[in-house]
Amino acid sequence: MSKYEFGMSELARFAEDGYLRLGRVASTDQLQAMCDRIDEIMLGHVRYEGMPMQRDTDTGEYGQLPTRTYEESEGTLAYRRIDDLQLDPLFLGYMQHPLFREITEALVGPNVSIFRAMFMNKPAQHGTHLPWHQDVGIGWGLDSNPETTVWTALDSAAVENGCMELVRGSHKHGVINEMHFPSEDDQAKYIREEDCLYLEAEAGEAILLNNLLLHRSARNPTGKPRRAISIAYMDAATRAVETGETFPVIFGEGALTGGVLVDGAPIDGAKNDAKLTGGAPTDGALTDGAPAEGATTDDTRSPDVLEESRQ
Ligand SMILES: O=C(O)CCC(=O)C(=O)O
Repeated sequence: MSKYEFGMSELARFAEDGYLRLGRVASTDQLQAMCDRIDEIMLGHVRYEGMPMQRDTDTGEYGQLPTRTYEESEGTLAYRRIDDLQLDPLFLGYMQHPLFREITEALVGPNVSIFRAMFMNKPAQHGTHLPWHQDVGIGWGLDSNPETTVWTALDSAAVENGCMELVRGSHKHGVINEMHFPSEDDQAKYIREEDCLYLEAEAGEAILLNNLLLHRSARNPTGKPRRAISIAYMDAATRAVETGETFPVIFGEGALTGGVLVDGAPIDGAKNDAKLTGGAPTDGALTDGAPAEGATTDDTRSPDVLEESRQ
């Protein structure tokens, strides 16, 4: 058993259920810093070259999601999704947390890259209905499917504000539909009501997800946002089928540097080629290297159509 209490029994539970609660990994200060930073990015006070930003819909219809914008993005808290969070030292620091290193080393190996590091938002009184899907398939354009995602609540997530819902054990069916979304027939076949559960989470809580696990989320009719970040880790040898390119390395050889702790300690091993185009501070990341108290163990972008399917 490691100091983070992630060991064989946790691995076994993850293998059985397809998800695992990691507890509050982000400390209070760190969580606050990430919440502030993502709002600064949305409002345009902090900008990164090439950071893809997607506005939320007004209707909540997934099919009406707009295409992404970049540096010229409008300043508003009404974004649904922002990718390439590794460009920001604060988020890079979080995704290089020692607990995630340990977990990905056990599940993926020593050299780990990210397919995506994204902010997922259900803005107050908005949010887009996200249909049942798996985070794998040819739509992602990879030569092998990633299996490990860490999803972290920035605000508490509950049924009322559109928390995730998942089908426990559904990862065992393998890839159900290569284009991401299961058909109605597949849903009837693979989604049993008794296996569905709402993944309510406290602010700061991290949850490990098998990318094959069926999940979805609803709208947020409340007056507060439901913000989260989701990092898909994979073997650093994974390549984009179209271009042959590899992805940003987070752990191991050639890992990005520049992610630092909020208390000032650098993350070891960590080059960040981030180009900050706003006036934001570039330091600040994890508050500390340990999980917060109370931790439990219980896109070289493809065409838009493929990008959307990467949800
Ligand atoms: O945060 C959500 O509502 C959905 C997140 C998701 O689908 C993911 O992280 O893969």
